[in-house]
Amino acid sequence: TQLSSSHDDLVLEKAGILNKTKVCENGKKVRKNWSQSWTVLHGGVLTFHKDPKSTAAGASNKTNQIVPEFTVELRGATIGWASKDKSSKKNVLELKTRTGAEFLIQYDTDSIINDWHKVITDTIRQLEQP
Ligand code: I3S
Repeated sequence: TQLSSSHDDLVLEKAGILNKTKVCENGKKVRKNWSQSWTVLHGGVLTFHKDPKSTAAGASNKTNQIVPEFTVELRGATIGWASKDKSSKKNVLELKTRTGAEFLIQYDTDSIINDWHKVITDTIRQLEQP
C-alpha cells in the first residue's frame, strides 16, 4: 500500500507475518534464532513483534498479544536475496542495517516474500532521496 501524506513525503506501509532471525549485531555474528513475527513497516522503520506463543500474554489476554520485539531503521540499509550458504530455507532475504546489524527474513510463499522484497527495496530507495 502506498500512502501519500504530502507531495514529497511518500511513505510505504505494510504489515504481515514473516519468519526472521538476527545473524549479526554490531558487525559480530550471533547465533540464529528463527521465530515468526507480526511485522510492520511504517515510516521507514520495520518493527518485529514477539511471537504471541512466546509471551505470557499469549497464554491469557488476547487483546494484549502484539508486543514489539525490536525495530530496524531502513535508512542506509541494504536488502537482497541471501546466498544458499546463509540458510537452508527457501525465499530468504538478507537485510543489513547502516549500524552493522544483519537479519534474515523468510517466508515460504513466493508472492508474500516478493512483496516484502519490493516494499523494503522501494522504501530504502526513497529514504536515499535528498
Ligand atoms: O546456518 P546454521 O548456523 O546452521 O543455522 C541453523 C541453526 O541456527 C539451527 O539452530 P541451532 O543453533 O540450535 O543448531 C536452526 O534451528 C536452523 O534453523 C538454522 O539453519 P537454517 O538453515 O534454518 O537457517
